[in-house]
Amino acid sequence: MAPKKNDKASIKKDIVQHSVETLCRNPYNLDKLAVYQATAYSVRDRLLEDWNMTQEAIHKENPKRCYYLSMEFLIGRALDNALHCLEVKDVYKESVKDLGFNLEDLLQQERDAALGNGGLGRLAACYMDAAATLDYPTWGYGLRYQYGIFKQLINSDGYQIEMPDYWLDSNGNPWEFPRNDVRYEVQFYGYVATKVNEKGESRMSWEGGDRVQAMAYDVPIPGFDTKGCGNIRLWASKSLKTFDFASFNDGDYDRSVADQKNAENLTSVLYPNDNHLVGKELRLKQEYFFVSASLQDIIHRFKRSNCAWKDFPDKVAVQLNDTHPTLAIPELQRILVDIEGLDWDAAWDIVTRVFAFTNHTVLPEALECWSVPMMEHILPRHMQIVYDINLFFLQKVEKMNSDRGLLNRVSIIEESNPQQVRMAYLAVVGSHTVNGVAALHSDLVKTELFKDFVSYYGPEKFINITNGITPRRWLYQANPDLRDLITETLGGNHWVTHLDDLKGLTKYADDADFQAKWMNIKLKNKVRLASWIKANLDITVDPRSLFDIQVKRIHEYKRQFMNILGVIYRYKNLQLLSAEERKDVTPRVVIFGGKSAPGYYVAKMVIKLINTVAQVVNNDDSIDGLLKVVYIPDYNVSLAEIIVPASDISQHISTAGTEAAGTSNMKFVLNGGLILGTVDGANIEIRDEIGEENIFMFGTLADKVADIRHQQKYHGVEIDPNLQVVLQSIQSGEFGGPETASVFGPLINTLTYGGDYYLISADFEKYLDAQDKVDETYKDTAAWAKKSILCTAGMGFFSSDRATREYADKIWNIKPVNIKEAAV
Ligand code: HBZ
Repeated sequence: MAPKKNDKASIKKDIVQHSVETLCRNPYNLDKLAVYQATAYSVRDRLLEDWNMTQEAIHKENPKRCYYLSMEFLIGRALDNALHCLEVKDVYKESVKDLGFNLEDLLQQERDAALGNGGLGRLAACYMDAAATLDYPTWGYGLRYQYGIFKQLINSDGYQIEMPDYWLDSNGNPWEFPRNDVRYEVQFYGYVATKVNEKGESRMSWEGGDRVQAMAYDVPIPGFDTKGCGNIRLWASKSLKTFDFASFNDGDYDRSVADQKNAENLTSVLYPNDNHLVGKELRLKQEYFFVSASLQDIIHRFKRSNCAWKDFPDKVAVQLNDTHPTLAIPELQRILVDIEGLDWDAAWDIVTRVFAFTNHTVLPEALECWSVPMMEHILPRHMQIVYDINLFFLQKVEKMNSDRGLLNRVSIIEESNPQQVRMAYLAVVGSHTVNGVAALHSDLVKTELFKDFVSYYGPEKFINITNGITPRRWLYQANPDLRDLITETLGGNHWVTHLDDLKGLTKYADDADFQAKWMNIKLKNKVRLASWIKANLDITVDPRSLFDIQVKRIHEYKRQFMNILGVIYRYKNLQLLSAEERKDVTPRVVIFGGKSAPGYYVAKMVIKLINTVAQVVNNDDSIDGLLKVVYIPDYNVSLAEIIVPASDISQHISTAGTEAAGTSNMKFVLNGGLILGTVDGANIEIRDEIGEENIFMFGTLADKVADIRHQQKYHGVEIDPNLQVVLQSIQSGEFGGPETASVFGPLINTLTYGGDYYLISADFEKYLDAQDKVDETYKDTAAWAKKSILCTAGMGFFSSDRATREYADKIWNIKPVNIKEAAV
């Protein structure tokens, strides 16, 4: 086939052709949605050329490949990203204009691919972007949920309401290639029998049970400034039995399709819990379905290369994105021993040279554990294998140190009732390398979470790779004016793939002209967000105010509660000021966004409190518009692309030691937003890179948190006096009246009787002081502009290109593929 041409006439022809032939539409009667889709299909055709060339090049070279196993990929929209990567955005703009449409309007028609909860899923998407850009032979594997993360509505009482996200609606998804020919069977339940194989050896065999089919859908991931195009292979569950004719003939129509429905339910919905385990049978089945299909596919590809099993670790690296895919460890051991006939030790040697594990949390409530009876029921052979892995591991530990306490502590099986499989321990034992996602976090992983494993394995197995974000989506695409200014200033767009180049902006930090341009762009981005807020929420905000933003999942440890308590404090102070005093006040717009897990009561009450406070503050004319509070519903990747470039300050205020890294902190700073943050996660490394004078940091240090908790537990919580005033104002019904006040009782109790586990009271004074500093600094526009420029200039380290290279060099041992050369 002749390659697609990128001139206007060819593009228009392709769009019209897709309207007629793919969408079956009359070309003289097209709406925005249809044109978006036809445009998307035409771009997809162009991507496909690169995709084929890349896969061909990898196939020919047959290098070691890496597979990134993640239950979540929070990709967002694809069209704008693809247009940028293919460098065809301008010509497409012209082409659709000729057809009577505005490209920016068309881009809005696309639904987000929201197959993730938050940071973990978005990180996976940023790494796929980087791997494609750097030409690494890396594929992502995931699940094709029919329902992504729920849509969040805020009702008129200020509560979160969840609605299903049926993103694969009747319009179809132009960004996937269904692979009808790539299907595998996945088994559940059944029993274990002993069988004699061809060599006369006796082997365990998993028999009986149910089977469902996994079918592949490929999602192309364009690289930037390369012909390379990556891939995420997503699995959808299908029934093996399409139709039960016997039931149909008996008139039992429901039953005749029941199997099909049950099988398809498996990948129907993404679990909406982040950093909290759910322990549901369906989730365990999703996890196994995912790893079984992915490993079958990986092994199928490996076998085509005619290598021996002992070479498997030289051809395949598998990264486990958190513990969710950890069943891949016993599954590969099962395949090697039961099916391929390797002996246990040879198989285990292969397994432990293939897998590596990324930990994303130290929060105890987030660590995955599966009940042994449930696992025995669903995966009987895997349960035996896990027991054996544990036995052999504990025998080795015992040889070194026979301390019973130690053996109990490191056992993969927790001796509770019922017993539990500790998935993080299984992941550690079955992997050659374990990494945390920021320096402090990786330290806590070594000194707290897995400290007994460190003393057994030695420290080398545990490394840090600080998270990174893709500058393509998070600056180049989301902030076009800043992109153009940077490109013009640095003399080209080399920085987009070499983010360290941003250092070159440092010399303009004091330049008044440059500062003016810089701050003008910020203002323009704030105007864009203000218009969105007006159009969608009917709240008027002044873009000249300081925009103070906290957008992320709602969680107690992230302390949105502290933020809104601080807002109440600010509001009450404003009420006390004279007209003269108010002249000196920095006007603020405090913006929140984020979803709560549907069953997380306290988080939902925080949302309710924010909205209740917003109602009162935004309608109080007596404060002269000096404070506005906005809750942006349904925070997602596409909204982040509008919100992130518009911040003056963003808040990353987790209790020290709780936020593994954070990645939105990086996005804000990359766009010249300053941070108000705690000494936690990647905030620390951001400070080190941009300079401590360019970040507002406060709060208890991680190594002091345990002491304070201990104090509070035995002596009660001493509520900060300012906080006391704030709590009283809530309790007195100042926000929403006396009835609403009682609704907030349980929330307030988390501080008082609940022991204030997240140290809101202990940190409150320091938080308010830091906020005062923010207000003061903002008054000096030149000083602020300088900080803002230095923020962006210092962010080179946080590119996902750097992070992905570190994974490739330190863990996967893979090299980029020469796509152009290999393809000729
Ligand atoms: O992973 C986040 C961390 O909280 C954040 O600090 C870090 O920057 C980011 C990337 O490393 N963790 C999550 O987002 N976790 C989840 O979304 C999650 C989802 C399902 C689960 C557990 C956690 O079962």
